Amino acid sequence: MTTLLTTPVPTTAGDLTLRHGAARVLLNNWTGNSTVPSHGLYPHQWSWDSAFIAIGLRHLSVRRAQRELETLMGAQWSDGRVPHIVFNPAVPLDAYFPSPDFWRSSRDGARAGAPAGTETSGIVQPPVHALAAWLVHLADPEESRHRGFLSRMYGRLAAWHDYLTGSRNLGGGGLTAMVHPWEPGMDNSPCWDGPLKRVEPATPSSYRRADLDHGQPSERPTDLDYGRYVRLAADYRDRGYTDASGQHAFAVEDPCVNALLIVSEHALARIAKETGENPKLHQERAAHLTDVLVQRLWSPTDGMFLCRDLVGGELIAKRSLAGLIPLIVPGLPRHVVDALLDTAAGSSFRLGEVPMAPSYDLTGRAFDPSRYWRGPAWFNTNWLLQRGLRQYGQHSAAGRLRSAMLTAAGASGFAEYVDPFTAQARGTQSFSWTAALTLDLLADVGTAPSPGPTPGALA
Ligand code: 9WN
Repeated sequence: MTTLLTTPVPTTAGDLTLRHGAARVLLNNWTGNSTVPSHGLYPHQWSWDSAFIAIGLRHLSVRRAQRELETLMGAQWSDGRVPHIVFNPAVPLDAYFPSPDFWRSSRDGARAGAPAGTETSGIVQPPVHALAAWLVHLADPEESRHRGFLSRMYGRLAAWHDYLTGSRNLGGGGLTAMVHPWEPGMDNSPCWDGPLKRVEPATPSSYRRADLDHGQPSERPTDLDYGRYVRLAADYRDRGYTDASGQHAFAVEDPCVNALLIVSEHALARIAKETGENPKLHQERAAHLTDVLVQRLWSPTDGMFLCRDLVGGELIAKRSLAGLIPLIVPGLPRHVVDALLDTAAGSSFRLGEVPMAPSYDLTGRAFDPSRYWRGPAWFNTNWLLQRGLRQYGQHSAAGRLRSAMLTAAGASGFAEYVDPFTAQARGTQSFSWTAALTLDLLADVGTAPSPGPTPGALA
């Protein structure tokens, strides 16, 4: 692999060991055209994982980082959706559930625009891709221009955002909606407990969970939740993966997903400018979405953003870390930023007191320090949080979080997630985005304010 040291290199022996360890994880998890999140538990390509992975891979090989994103976008449907899983045909069907023969994308998704030659899932994940493409470009602009990387990505990324803001504008206000708990990426968040109660679980004998072959049951979703995930996915498939509003038993607007969409629209504006396209549409859309995010999801009493249940219509009164991630969005009203920073430091998230921010309210009844998205700390959301902190001038808090993440990543064997109090490993290990974001943090000393008018998340 070509090693391109385009960013500051780590200097201490500890940092070098960490860098080698992280690089080894990414080398081992590379399958030729993309990277698996982990060989056992997640043996295919995942959408938002690949975006985070590309952000780290750019520090090892810009070409490989480009390829990661190109492989994913190559499986895009003609309606613009980017599937949450691209299946590797060489992996046995029983290695992961739901497998390609469950989603049947090339057959049941054909009318919605699924590709004929690649099997994928039919749902999506958060749009981190334009941000990732822009950051990969910045790692070596000359190489990127030489290969026409952004020119090849622009149309696909624009179609992806059109899908999210068009067919998925289910609430009518302009924000994108997620129609399955796997879509926002925080699958088992307590925020989904209420909306999921309406869903009749699939019969347990109709499927076999493969995740429990690799993970501890106490760190994974319950069978009841799994049954509901399966029911929702099967119903969506049986409707041909169509998105007309009113059809979905589960539909939510999530602040993390929409914040990522806004940051990715800002990135798309830069990509448009770089490739000779018109950036105006993307700048206007980013500004509009920022206003709508505040109008529809801001809760002044909670001092944070909440998720909105589009079936019931109300804000979901549960505080997950998703509600602080909008700190990555540039240009938020000052009172919103101040309240977000207070909430981050308060009893629910204890920023600066616990090593890494928990995925869910430490004081919430549903909090569980070990179970998947119900409390453990994840590296991707903490990476976003530290960029958000930096964007709004909180350099010492961001620097402390960065150091804690680096320590936890190395000590946990690049765990999928960690206990938020002790930083002990949970989930699987040698997890790709943990390794990738470690490389990114090592390359970025993270203390300097972002230069000029570039929003912090885009530099
Ligand atoms: C379902 C791959 C994915 C992540 C998600 C995480 C988990 C899958 C699962 O793993 O979800 O998509 O089988 O549990 O919740 O965020 O993208 O790493």
